[in-house]
This record gives sequence, structure tokens and C-alpha cells, in this order.
Amino acid sequence: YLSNQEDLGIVAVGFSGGQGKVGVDEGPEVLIKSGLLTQLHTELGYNIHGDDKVHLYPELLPKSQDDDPPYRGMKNPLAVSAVTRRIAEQTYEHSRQGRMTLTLGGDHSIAIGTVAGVAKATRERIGRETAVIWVDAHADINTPEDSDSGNIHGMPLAFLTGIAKEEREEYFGWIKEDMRLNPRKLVYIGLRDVDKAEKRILREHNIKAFSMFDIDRHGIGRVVEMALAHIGNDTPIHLSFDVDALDPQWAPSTGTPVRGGLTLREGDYICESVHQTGSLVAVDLVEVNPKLAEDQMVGVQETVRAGCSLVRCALGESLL
Ligand code: 6HN
Ligand code: MN
Ligand code: MN
Ligand code: MN
Repeated sequence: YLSNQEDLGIVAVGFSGGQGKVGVDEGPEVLIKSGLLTQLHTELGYNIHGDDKVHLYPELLPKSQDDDPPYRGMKNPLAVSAVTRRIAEQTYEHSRQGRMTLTLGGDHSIAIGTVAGVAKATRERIGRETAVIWVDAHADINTPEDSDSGNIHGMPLAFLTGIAKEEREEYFGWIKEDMRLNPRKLVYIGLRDVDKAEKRILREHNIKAFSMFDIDRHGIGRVVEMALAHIGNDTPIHLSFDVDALDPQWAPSTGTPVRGGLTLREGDYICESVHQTGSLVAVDLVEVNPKLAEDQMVGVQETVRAGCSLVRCALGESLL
């Protein structure tokens, strides 16, 4: 009852301003070109809503880098804030109508928009707080001041939870209370490269996190069970999957690869289990960068195949 299981709202976001490497803006195009949306329609039976065009938001981008200087150390702050604000409107619109909402990225800064929009819609529609399962090698919860890189794709959860505060509308001040994520409703899976300041935030706010260590110790089955138990039954779930959670063996074409990650099967298992709850309301797949891979052809193809597999599993492909 948490969403219309047959209706799927798509937002394809060709945006790379949350980090410094070109190419991640081409992620959604290669995922779509490889046939993902067709598969979701013909094999999984979803009615697809929204256009299959990739949004580049040219009208929202500052004319030049000089018009978007660093603010509190953040790079491209006006661009990322404006684009994510628009994405929040798009995901809000799909989610408000009870559609399952799928966002294809783009770098992970775009989740500022997807989580904000879905959280607001779900509060209005069924009066519930949305939980977020963040599958990633990284914690993406740096405050601007704590960040070593200034890249906003390492900060989305700081703004979404309100741990990073900002008044000015044009610098994420548009994120209002009804769009926020309760830190107690956030669960991580797959962490293995967490900055020192982020570790302190996770401890201080008592945020539930399952690292690769926990997966080695308990196995993926038990970890997912514990993650879902933390969220609780009948809570709407937003799954935000950074493809770099997978080991680079499975997903080499990504901006910040870290060895020692999830196997493709473990990633698929997370997605299948979350689908099986019946509480999934939104999915993001981000950080597929077709311009990056040691062996360009093979690496890109593998990464795209892995990304498509994760999405299909989250949308119910492999469950009998
Ligand atoms: N991602 N913690 C590093 C930073 O720059 O803040 C890496 C962030 C990676 C972000 O992979 O979505
Ligand atoms: Mn990551
Ligand atoms: Mn990430
Ligand atoms: Mn199903």
C-alpha cells in the first residue's frame, strides 16, 4: 500500500557538478541506451511515467565557473543547489502520485533532491517519515567545513539530516523541515572509506552503519535483516545505491572506486531484499561514469550491466 507497485516515475539526471570528473553526467544515457527502461516495461510490467530524456538543466546552471565561486568551501554550490532543488520537485511530483520513483544519476549529490522530494511527498501522502538505505563505500555525510575535497557528492546526508545548516535559499537553504531525513531512519550498507570527521558524526548521532567488516562477519543476509529491523516494518524506504559500493571488479567505471567492496550478488541481494519488504518507494542509482575504466570497453560494459542488474532487482525482477 506504500506505493502503486505498477507505476514507475523516472528521473534521468545528467549532472556531474557534485564532483570533479567529467563523464558521470553520461551515466543515465548509457543505462537507458542499454535497454534498462524497456526491460522494466516489458519484463517487469511497469507503466513508465516521465520522459526518457536525460535532464541537463541548462537553464539552472550559472553561465560560468566565475559566477559560482566556492561557498563555505563547497565547489559549484549554486549549480548543485539549483539542480537538486529542481530534482526534488520532479521526485516529489512522481512520489505524490504514489509512483515508485527511479532516479538515474549523475553523481551522488543529486540524492539531495531525490530524498528531499520523496520525503516530502510521503509525509503528505501517508503521513510517514521515509527511511533511507544508503549503499555506498562512502558515508557522504561531510559538512562543508569538514570536507577535504569540497565536493558536494560527499555531503548530501549532512544537508538532508540538517547536520549541516544553511539559511541562504540558493545554498541549500531551500531544504525545509518537511523534506528532511531523520538520522534515526538512515542506515548504511557497504562502508569502507569513511573520513575521520564523518566517523565522529556517525558516532555522535548514533547512525546505524554496516561496514564491509560487518558484512564479512555476519554475511550479507544477516546484515540486511538487521538493517531492515532497524528501520522497522511498514516504513517507506528510499534506496540510494552508489555503484561504488560494489567492488571495482564489478563496477570499475566510477569516480571514487575503493577496493574490497560488495560482490554483484551481494548488491543484488540487498536490492531484492528491499523490494521484498513491499515498502520501497524510491530508488537512486548513481555514480556510473562511462568515461572511467582501466579497460574502457570492458569496464564500462561491466559497470552498466551491474547497474541495470541492481535496478531490476530493486524493482522485483528476480523474486519468484
Ligand atoms: N561519493 N569522502 C570523500 C569526499 O570527498 O567527501 C569521498 C566522497 C565520495 C562521494 O562517492 O558519492
Ligand atoms: Mn561512494
Ligand atoms: Mn555516494
Ligand atoms: Mn514484487
